[in-house]
Amino acid sequence: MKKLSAFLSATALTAVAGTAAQAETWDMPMAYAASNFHSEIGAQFAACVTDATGGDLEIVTHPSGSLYGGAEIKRAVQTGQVNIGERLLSAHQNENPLYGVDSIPFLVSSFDEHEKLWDIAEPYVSDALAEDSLHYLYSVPWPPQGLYSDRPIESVEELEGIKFRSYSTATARMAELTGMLPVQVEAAELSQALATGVAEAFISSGATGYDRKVWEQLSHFYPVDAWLPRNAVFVNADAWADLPDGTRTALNDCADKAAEDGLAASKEYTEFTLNGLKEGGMTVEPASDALMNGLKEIGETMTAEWLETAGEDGKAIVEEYRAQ
Ligand code: PCA
Repeated sequence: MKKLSAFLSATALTAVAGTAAQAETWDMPMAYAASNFHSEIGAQFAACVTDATGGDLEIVTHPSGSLYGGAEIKRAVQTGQVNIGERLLSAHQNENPLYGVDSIPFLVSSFDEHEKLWDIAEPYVSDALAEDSLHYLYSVPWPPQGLYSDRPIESVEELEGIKFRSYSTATARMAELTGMLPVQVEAAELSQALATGVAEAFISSGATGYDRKVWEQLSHFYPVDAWLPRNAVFVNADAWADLPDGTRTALNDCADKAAEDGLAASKEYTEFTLNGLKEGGMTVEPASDALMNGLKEIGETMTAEWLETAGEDGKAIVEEYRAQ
């Protein structure tokens, strides 16, 4: 009897040790609210991978910037502090202009136009990430970007001197060109920035205004549809190289599903959140011709600047898109 129980516990130990050697847990930092569709799709992706690998690779998402703030996520994955993460790539346009291909003002204004551009640009962005030791898995667009403010705005001249929350290179540049005063603030800190007067206006989707209940501080939203930026999910290149083939296939399959579901969720969330802003008491109305024309003029300057910095690859993407 003694012998048998000794044998059993030895077997049990081996089984536990065997599992411990195989199974891995990856923490996945995400910057946006848990209730936001990007975070929900990320959580579904994580569950999909855990399921498909029979628990060999468990992915645990950490939304709301709770593990790493948005600004730190890309570096954390590059340096292997975590193996996987989600980040708004256009916040890193200063590292590589290609990361801002989704934020060229008024080049695309709808989901359909944006998807055409992204089909062309995606392989370039994937290569850019590979140069940063990151393996690209999938990305999901935010809804079209509009202008939020704490007062009615009739023209770009009226923007001058306003304190503006930026989230990317393009938003900061747009603020500079309109004479606003940009301050970089992650969405997780947006409500506080508005409540304390650090920011009085910003450009974003109806989704982020809704998530952050900005009707508590702001009065107007103009859906100018300036661009549709994307959140991308990527893996540390060494961690990717170490994975067994089956696990990689599971990650790729779950990533394909997340990209498709994410696009559908983003489209669905657009109207829902614009209605939510109205219900919150905000004026949601088209921008005046004067404001629109002023913003488009600035957009042309920014398009020229982007093409200049993005070199041959940038030109190839925009030319192929315009030729369609
Ligand atoms: N929401 C994010 C980026 C784009 C968007 O729609 C934000 O405001 O941080």
